[in-house]
Amino acid sequence: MIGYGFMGAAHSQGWRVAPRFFDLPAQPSMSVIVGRDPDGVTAAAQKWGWEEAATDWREVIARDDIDIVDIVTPGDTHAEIAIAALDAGKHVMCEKPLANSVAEAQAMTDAADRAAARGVRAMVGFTYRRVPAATLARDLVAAGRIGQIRQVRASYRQDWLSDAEAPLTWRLQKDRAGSGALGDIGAHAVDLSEFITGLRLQSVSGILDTIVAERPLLGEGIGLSGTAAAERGEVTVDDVAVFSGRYGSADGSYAPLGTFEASRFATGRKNALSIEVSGSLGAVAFDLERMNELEFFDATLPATEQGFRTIIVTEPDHPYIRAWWPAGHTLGYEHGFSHQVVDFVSAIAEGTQPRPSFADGLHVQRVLDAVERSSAAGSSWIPIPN
Ligand code: SOE
Repeated sequence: MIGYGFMGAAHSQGWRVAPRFFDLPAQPSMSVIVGRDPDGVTAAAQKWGWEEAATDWREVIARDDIDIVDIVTPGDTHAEIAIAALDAGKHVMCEKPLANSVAEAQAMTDAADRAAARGVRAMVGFTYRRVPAATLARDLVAAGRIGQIRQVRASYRQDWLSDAEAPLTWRLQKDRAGSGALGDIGAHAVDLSEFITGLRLQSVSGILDTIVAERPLLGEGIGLSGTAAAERGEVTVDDVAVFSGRYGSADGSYAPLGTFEASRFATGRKNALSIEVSGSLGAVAFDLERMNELEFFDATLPATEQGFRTIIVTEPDHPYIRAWWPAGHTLGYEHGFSHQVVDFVSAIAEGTQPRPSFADGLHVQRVLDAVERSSAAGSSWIPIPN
């Protein structure tokens, strides 16, 4: 695994726990964790259970005893590492968004295609697909339980930047993160809405906004009153992204509209990823802050019996649940990372293409790019290339 920040912790939990709760067709070992700071990465190795700590990722991906590379670094390093690892014959899992630009995402997808011809697999880490309630929503829609999709509402709202004095971390710098709320959390809303609906966005119209233009630099101390004001730096990414999207069905017969919001200034909302799909026969509504539940509306019932009902998605026959606990014993945010390991390792062992693929990640990157271009062009509609 390359990187050891928040996603390093979450992925480590997935690699450690998945083989102990699921019968995997192959057994992954937590061989090496890589980071630039020797002390930091050594501490991470000891804390999360990695056999070795290293500081040179190139040296590690050249080793014959390494089969899988898991990339959990900021977006500006995804392309270089993933392409080198794939060309070295390593299976690659890469955090979202796939890259910081369409060009990088395209180069990564080309490398993944070359590697797939040799049985080497690549996957991008949109883990919310692997929350049981989200997969149940996808299954209900695919089974026609809500009829034809009429409209989609997708939003991802957090508030960890509401404090104007929160420091200028890498997620607020375009050269490191590629974009702000749009790519960090808007990417999840795009991917999860397409996963649940089975539709792909064809065009978007949007607007980006930066609410706080500069912030204290990390490591300079926060400029408290009476002390030297901390050095401050410019925020070079969006804080809020609002956009509309036109989906297209595979057969071209209908093209529902979706509305999207991604904000890290939604005061009081901590990790509120919600997707609601309205259909001709019903609706489904998923909310990550209530991740063990799915709201389902069945419009085929007599009007006197209709209403959104809450499905507690913890039955053995619900996705992934059988490996965990009895009904009602709920799962948490971290379980999606175990499910991600299960699906990735299974695909590698079975010789199938794990989803979401790098091509799926490239599509999301094209949506993000189109929203940025739309915002720069007076919110005009921008087509998404296939
Ligand atoms: C920060 O917004 C963040 O950590 C995202 O980067 C993750 O992808 C999301 O799962 C939780 O919030």
